[in-house]
Amino acid sequence: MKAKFITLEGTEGTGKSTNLEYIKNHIEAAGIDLLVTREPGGTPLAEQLRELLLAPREENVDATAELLMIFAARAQHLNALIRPALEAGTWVLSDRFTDATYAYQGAGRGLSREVILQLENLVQGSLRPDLTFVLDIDVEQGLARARERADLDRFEQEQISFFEAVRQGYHERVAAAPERYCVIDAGQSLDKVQADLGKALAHWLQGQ
Ligand code: Z5A
Repeated sequence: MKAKFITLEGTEGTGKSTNLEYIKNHIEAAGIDLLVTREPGGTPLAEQLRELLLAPREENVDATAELLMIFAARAQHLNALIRPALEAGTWVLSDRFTDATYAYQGAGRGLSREVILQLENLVQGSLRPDLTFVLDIDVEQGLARARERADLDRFEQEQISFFEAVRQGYHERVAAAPERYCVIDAGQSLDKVQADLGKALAHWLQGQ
């Protein structure tokens, strides 16, 4: 069986970090060799770009500069880590990928989806995730969870309208290609979120 590429997405406070480990354990329990990684990041250079992207700063960050840094990190991540793993037969689970760019830079920052598509094609060729989990939560509920954490990064300091647009951006992605996505109601208790994730994963794995 060809190695699969799975991604996990969501707005703030959806519990991505909390649930990544759960998904990893579930896949590994099926005897599958798995690499877990994240975006932006995943390699030393891409992690440095992540630090630059997330650091709060006084200078206003130009949206196109932000977009290009994200795709620069992605090119490195894909070619140094993700592609070699998939080619060696190792499955890859990434905490965020290009759907985040359509949601945050496209819907959130208002950049052209056409330009994002061009960069996606340039950097990824035909590579797309096989399965994407979208953890979906009411924006206010998610922000209340996220703000319990100590320091807010540059994205987390945005206004609520930004996160509403980002959430809408994810919904648009799902509506355009529902067969690739699995939307989970992340506003439920953690037990229920993980029960839904487990059921959806088991069903999907059976079909592979
Ligand atoms: N970004 C971008 O703009 N464009 C791109 O293309 C990419 C990324 C790839 C960093 O991402 C930023 O990069 C991101 C978008 C931008 N914006 N921000 N911020 P990140 O994924 O590293 O950062 P994050 O969004 O903050 O993810 P996170 O650390 O995984 O946070 P989280 O989803 O909020 O998850 P969490 O820390 O597991 O949960 C938050 C809290 O809620 C925590 O206290 C949990 O214990 C609690 N929690 C979780 N689930 C539950 C349930 N079910 N009930 C109650 N409490 C819960």
